[in-house]
Amino acid sequence: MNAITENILREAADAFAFDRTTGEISRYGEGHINDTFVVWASDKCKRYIMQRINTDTFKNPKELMENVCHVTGFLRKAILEKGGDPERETLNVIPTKEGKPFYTDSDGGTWRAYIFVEDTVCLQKVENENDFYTVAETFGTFQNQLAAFPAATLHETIVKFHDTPTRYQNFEKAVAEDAMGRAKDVADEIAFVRSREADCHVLVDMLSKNEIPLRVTHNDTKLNNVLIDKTSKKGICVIDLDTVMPGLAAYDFGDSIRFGANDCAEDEPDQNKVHFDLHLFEVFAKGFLSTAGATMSEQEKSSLVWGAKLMTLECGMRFLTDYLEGDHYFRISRPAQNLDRARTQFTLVKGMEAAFADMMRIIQKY
Ligand code: ADP
Ligand code: GN1
Ligand code: MG
Repeated sequence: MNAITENILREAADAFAFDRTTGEISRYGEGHINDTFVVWASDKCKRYIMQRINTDTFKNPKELMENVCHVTGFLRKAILEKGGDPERETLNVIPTKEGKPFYTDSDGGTWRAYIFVEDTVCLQKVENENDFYTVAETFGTFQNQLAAFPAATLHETIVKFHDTPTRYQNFEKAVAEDAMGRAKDVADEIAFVRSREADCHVLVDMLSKNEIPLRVTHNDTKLNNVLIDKTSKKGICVIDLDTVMPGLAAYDFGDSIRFGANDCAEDEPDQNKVHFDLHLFEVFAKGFLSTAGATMSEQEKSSLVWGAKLMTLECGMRFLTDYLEGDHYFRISRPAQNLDRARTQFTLVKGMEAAFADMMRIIQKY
């Protein structure tokens, strides 16, 4: 993706049908994939989110935006039926002046804009367990809301996104190619992944044997993809809908545990500071099952524990693959950041393996 110049930013902001003349534009948020900006109205009374979609990652932005419009339109109806506020409780796409859901700039970049959901907090780390419980309830509710969504109409925005065996194959390819000559320095990490190859198949095997159902899931359930109301502390809006696709409850549950059930940053360089937190696991499990649990069989509940371990292993493999390939996928702000991210995931996997029986016991309680 090309660098974003001031001129391109202005061109993009001018393309959208914002209801105010626009003023200052600045970078925003801590996502790893898209380029996110805040566009202020010139009178500073209002702001909007404007994003350049990462088209290296999302190869078909037209289909991606069809998904986003379809999903948000569906959620909007459900929110209205419950007497909620659809401008706060789901994303709202602001069209271009020509009425399109995205804009292609003169440099080939693809942009979209959303209403900025105000008076919310977006957490980068679990600060207290109540918030984590809230996030769990919110993702569980999101799964319920999409239970009746016509899954067949969704485009697969990233093919085999959480297909862990395919992620494993990509990892082996990166090791074999060793494009940056880095493989020799990460022999322990490579061995760690290789010794868990068989585990990568557990969830896809459960699905192919029809032991667990395919649902419409979010697939990127990091803490910072939920906005929490500043005052009521309720989970208000699930954002980052780019990967809403058919998937497993275990993917959504697992990715939240990966990111939130610990006391460290995702890229913590000191592995002594990384600990899987079984108590936070229980907090999240209780919250998630309080909203999503009613339709789950015992087997699907057990799959959530595998989801925690496999989403963490998979994400670690993806970070390590990207490190081996030269950091072209996840945005980095320092060298070896993807290696630190990978190591953190692997430390968490070890913690989860040690606590696996306890996690299973906890899941059965709710
Ligand atoms: P990425 O795919 O790169 O993670 P996101 O869509 O998650 O991009 O956006 C990045 C960040 O921008 C979010 O973590 C959140 O802080 C903020 N954000 C995104 N959309 C909104 C919105 N509609 N209102 C307020 N903040 C938002
Ligand atoms: C990316 O876009 P963001 O930052 O919410 C990635 C997720 C990873 C996550 C790791 C489309 O999420 O799959 O789990 O980084 N999103 C995509 O932090 O690849
Ligand atoms: Mg995000």
